[in-house]
Amino acid sequence: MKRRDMLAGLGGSVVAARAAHAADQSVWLSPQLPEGTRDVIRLETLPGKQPLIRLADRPPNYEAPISAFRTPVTPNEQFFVRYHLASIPAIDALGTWSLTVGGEAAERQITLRLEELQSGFEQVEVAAVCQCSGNRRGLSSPHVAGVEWGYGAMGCATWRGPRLRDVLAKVGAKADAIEVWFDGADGPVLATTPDFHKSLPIHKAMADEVIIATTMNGGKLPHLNGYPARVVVPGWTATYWMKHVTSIQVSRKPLDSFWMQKAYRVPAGMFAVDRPFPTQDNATTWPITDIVVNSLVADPIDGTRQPVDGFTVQGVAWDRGHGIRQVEVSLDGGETWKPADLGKDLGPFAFRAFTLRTGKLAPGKYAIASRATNNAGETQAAKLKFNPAGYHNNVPQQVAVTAA
Ligand SMILES: Nc1nc2c(c(=O)[nH]1)N[C@H]1C(S)=C(S)[C@@H](COP(=O)(O)O)O[C@H]1N2
Ligand SMILES: [Mo]
Repeated sequence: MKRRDMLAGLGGSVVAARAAHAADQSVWLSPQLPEGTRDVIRLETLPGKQPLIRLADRPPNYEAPISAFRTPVTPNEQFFVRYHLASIPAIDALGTWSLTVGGEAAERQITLRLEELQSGFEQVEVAAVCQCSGNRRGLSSPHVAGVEWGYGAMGCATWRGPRLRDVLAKVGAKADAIEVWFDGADGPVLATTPDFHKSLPIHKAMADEVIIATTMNGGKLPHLNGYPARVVVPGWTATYWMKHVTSIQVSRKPLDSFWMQKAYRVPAGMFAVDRPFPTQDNATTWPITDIVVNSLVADPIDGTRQPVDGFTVQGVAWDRGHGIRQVEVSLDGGETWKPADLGKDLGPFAFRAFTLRTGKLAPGKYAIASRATNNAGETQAAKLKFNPAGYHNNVPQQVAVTAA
């Protein structure tokens, strides 16, 4: 992508159709967020989107309100937006987009246009949660540096496109390939800022579920969710889900990029992983990979009044691809738990909806929490596993309501 095809940031094209302080729009913000963050957060409407919670606009970082998670599929208009770099090609410039696939550990190099991705390969569909590694970072205690996300830096969509494996077969990955490297069409405004480059270990790149998505929930990918094509890595956090992907390189070396070796790392061994990434490990940290088991209460909203006749607690649960075995709901801040009803199984990488009818209640205060367990027997952490980047916070959220 040439410089002249770029918009230097979105400044001009962000439509502040409903710009207002979040409080005026009565969007719930967690009291656990840093005070400075709550002061600057606002609702704003990006082109083609419904109002999202703006954490930053250059680069654009917008999360979904909790109400977006009342359904297990997140509408494209409510899907969060996260960028590291502010130079994002305008949608028109992406009309000339193409994808180069090759690399030192490939037999040959090819260039694919959108039509070729859609007609030259078997098209597969996967419902999968795209969750920013930093989702809930703003709730970290003590607070840590970075975008101070609340609960909404995630979404679940049905993605469709060719398997990455099938595209790699066209270029012939050699036996000594260890990683696959990705680059996207966006870039830094200043040449001194490291470009956003990411890699996957060859075994995950070749996994059945990993695709190059050209559609999302049956429509085109929204501009800011990676139009015209993005990498979808079910089970792994969204940092690997390269948007506007322009280059895929099969390599014999570990990718030496800031975004692999300095950022997106967790203390070695702190979290459960299925598919390790040893070519990027160092003595003390590992790259973040698998999503941890988690759940979210999307309704009722914290601080609301509910009828004594009873109400429905509803939300979603997800994990790294084992699938959800059980969700329990507590009305007394975690003293006692009741099993919730699970909604339709949309696949192991998708959100699983849950509901619990409370039945009649005595008037008073209730502290609602949800707790998911996956098919590997892993349950949400009772206490925060603190790490310096605020990743993988799966402590049950507390929702206080009054029955009256
Ligand atoms: N090209 C590109 N792809 C990217 C990023 C980026 O900055 N540029 N950020 C990654 C990160 S960290 C996240 S959380 C997801 C966000 O995806 P979304 O904006 O579609 O919600 O995109 C990933 N892919
Ligand atoms: Mo992210």
